[in-house]
Amino acid sequence: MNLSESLLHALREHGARQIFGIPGDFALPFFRIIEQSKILPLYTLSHEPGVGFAADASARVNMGLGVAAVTYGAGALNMVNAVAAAYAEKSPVVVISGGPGKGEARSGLLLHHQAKTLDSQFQMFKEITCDQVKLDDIARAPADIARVLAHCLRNSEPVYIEIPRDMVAVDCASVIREAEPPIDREALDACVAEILARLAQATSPVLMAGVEVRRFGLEEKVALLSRRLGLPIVTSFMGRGLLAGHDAPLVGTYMGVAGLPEVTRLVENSDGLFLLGEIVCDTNFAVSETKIDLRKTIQALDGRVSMGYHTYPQIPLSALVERMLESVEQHDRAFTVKRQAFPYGLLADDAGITPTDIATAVNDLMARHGKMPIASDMGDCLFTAMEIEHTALVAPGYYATMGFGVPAGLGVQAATGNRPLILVGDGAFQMTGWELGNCSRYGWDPIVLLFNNASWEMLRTFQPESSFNDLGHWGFAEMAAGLGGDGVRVKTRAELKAALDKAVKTRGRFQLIDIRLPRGVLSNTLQRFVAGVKRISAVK
Ligand code: TPW
Ligand code: MG
Repeated sequence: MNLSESLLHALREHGARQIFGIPGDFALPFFRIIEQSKILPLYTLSHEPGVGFAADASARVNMGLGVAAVTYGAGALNMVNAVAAAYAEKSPVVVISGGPGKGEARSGLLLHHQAKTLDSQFQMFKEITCDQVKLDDIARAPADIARVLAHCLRNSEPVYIEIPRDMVAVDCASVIREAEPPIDREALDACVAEILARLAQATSPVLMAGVEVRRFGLEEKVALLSRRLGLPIVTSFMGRGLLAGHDAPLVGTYMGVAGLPEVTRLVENSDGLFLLGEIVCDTNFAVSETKIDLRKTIQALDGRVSMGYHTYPQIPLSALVERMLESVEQHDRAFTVKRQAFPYGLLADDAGITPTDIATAVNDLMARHGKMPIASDMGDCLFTAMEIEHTALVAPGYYATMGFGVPAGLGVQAATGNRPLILVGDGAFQMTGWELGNCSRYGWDPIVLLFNNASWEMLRTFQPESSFNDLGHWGFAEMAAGLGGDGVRVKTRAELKAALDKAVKTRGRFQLIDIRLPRGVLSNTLQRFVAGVKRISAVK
């Protein structure tokens, strides 16, 4: 076995199911082995940001490793933003970059694709990954790969692996998976006892489930735990989509001033808020008018549990949830929660379309044809997604990068085989929409709902005086045919419904619905968000 095969087998054994990538001369020998060995399928895309987003989405939906393989310099550095997004949102992406051969590094010449030093790229990726290795020592390589992949999964954060191009075919031992570090049972017992006591004392405890619950594959157990404890569950904005397919007392999504008042009251009036795997970021919490006092909450994140001014280090989330389940009564408590109501029943008339109409149309569609996973970009489309029935969702709710939606949708279809819905604004589509051209080669057929307001509308809401937010009218519907899909432009609700019905029936080609929205027309959720944020900042 050579180094590349050893790495590819290790990736598969750690849960990777495919590789997204774009080769270059520093990566060609590795890509040849990817293709010839057939250990993992390879999907090439058109631009490295798309590679990074697709790998990230595949990791999120499959709860396993996502793999992004690129060439040195021009390739890898093109992916910095996507990997930073994965780092911020805790998605276990393995970045594999080709690199200069050991001999070349000694030539004294500057090499093409080199930024400052030959090591610059490694240094840059240090900042946005939790572990890194350059595989330049064949004896150490198996142990190094095992360590890096173990960290990727344990932290649920990206890692960086560089393969010097003259190392790819060197004979190498196979990678032996690292054993999980032991758990301090006494600390775990004490921590669980304290959490349960605090929840029992609280008059209105609430569980807020965050992305780590999904990253560590704990949705089923968390659903069970909340039923047994009688705890209503909310998700954060970032955690939206969690527990969608599970029997959980899910009330809705907490968005502070931007959310539904009953969900906001439930969370902000709780005297026992249990944040389980929740990223404590502004998009999740700064929207609170009453200012949740995070010191008074119970927080389990990043392998630690904090409450009452102290921290239990080294408590992995899965161990915590499993131990809690052992400690609570083994039957479900009878209690009911009031679930968020979603809009259904679109009037298929000649009226213009609003973002909330799109949510309504999607709800109607999923009621008739079954739920679909959604990949959403940043923009009003993501706020609109909050008005769609709970279903699997991948979206950059915290890091908020544009350009995620289309490639993430491709990653979802590659990883699950299920046809996704892609929600994307026109501004974001201008960034990465082109990647749809890769669908026909792989048989992907996402349905793309393009929220086309000819505008950077989210920016306009905060700064209406700036005319740079006006975008031109691009012929997105016409472009679809050239990219190997079908495109249609819709301006009325009747046209929207007809286009969605047709898209769902047409398999095998991507379906792009270019939905014309008037500038200034926002989803109900984004309207509440804007009004709330303005209200909060006026007070400050
Ligand atoms: C990679 C900043 C946040 S929202 C936005 C910009 C430019 C406008 C989005 O326009 P779009 O959607 O897609 O048409 P909508 O609903 O607002 O009309 N560059 C990157 N990411 C971000 N977040 C920005 C800039 C931004
Ligand atoms: Mg727009």
